[in-house]
Amino acid sequence: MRYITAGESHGPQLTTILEGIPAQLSLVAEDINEELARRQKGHGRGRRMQIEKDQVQILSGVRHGKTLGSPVTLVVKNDDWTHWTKVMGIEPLESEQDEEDIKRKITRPRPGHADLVGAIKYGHRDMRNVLERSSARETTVRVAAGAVAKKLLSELGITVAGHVLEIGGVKAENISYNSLEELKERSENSPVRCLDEAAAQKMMAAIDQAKEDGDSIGGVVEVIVDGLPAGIGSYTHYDLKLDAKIAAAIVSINAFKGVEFGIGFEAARRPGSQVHDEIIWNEEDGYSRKTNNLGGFEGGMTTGMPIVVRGVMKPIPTLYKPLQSVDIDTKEVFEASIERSDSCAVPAASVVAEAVVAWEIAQAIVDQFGKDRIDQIKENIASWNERARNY
Ligand code: EPS
Repeated sequence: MRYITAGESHGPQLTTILEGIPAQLSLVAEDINEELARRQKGHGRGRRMQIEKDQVQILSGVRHGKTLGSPVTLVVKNDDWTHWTKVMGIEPLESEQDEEDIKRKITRPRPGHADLVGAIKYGHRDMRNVLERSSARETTVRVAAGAVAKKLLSELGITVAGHVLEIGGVKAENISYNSLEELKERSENSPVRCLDEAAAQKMMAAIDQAKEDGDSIGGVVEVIVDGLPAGIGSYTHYDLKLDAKIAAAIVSINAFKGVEFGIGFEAARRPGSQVHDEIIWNEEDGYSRKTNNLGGFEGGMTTGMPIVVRGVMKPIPTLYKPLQSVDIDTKEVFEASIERSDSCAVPAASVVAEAVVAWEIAQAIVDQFGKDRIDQIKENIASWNERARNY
């Protein structure tokens, strides 16, 4: 399975083409729209999310509610495009005066964004040409792709859930839950996707303060995946390790700077005897671990324990209170250009994190258990689990 995305933040639409989705998977637009709506929510989102009501159009690869095995094309229109048809026009501009009037040229790069380096690299004198693609708007169609992956995983009894652990230095303390279904429901009902209601209140206050200050704040999100067979991925080669692929997927999300599994960086501080998860066996469940400090991975392969992965999001670099920058035309010191922004997009980013993790796992499963049909994958996993239980 592979996918590409295309589209600019204020262009007509965002597009993704998914190749390798097995045939016979039930799929309707609503499966994807639910996830798109989740990404749009969250305390701290900016005005753009009031303009958009992201809805998918499925344009290929699905017939009468089932995948065909052929590429699936998904499109999400940008409602904001109607305000940008001239600025983002495809046709060449006719005169220099048009350039002045129409382009809304950006020459003052925002520190922390892709503006300056992207402009140098691709030879753009107008940094809008960078900003339009580096914007987190692109994560809309990554969530659409992830929704299809989630649908595939749910057919196999695999659940993906996410929540927010920290925003602007406020940490969730009380995050115990009895099932992933409960976690999903509680995070869905929280405006910051946090299980600890007292912490959620403080997080919202921190977001409001950041907004008032023209500033932005980041945080930490966690994704958990349960119901996996042991042995997905491989220790035999560096680029077959599934945890490495998931780490790359997390850090590929706009503004993400770090990733950890299980107890993560805490493992650096503990002796081995307090890190590694002791192995147990019983007739009903087969092999298991007493704890899950390693977050569901040994040797780049799933252990059968839940995958627990966390990602760190820096504050969005688009600030209403801009930082010092340099105009690339005059080389004079200026404040960076002000663009519309979100004071905090961590709750939305936790939905994106679920999506990219779901994709990597679905891809690894399809690679390992059969690419053609969903029923074939189900049968192969059932016999794999049976063999593993008594191994
Ligand atoms: C976003 C869309 C963007 C921003 C935000 C995320 O829309 P606009 O630029 O029209 O306001 O709201 O992205 C950033 C602030 C950024 O720096 O990338 C979205 O759809 O999530």
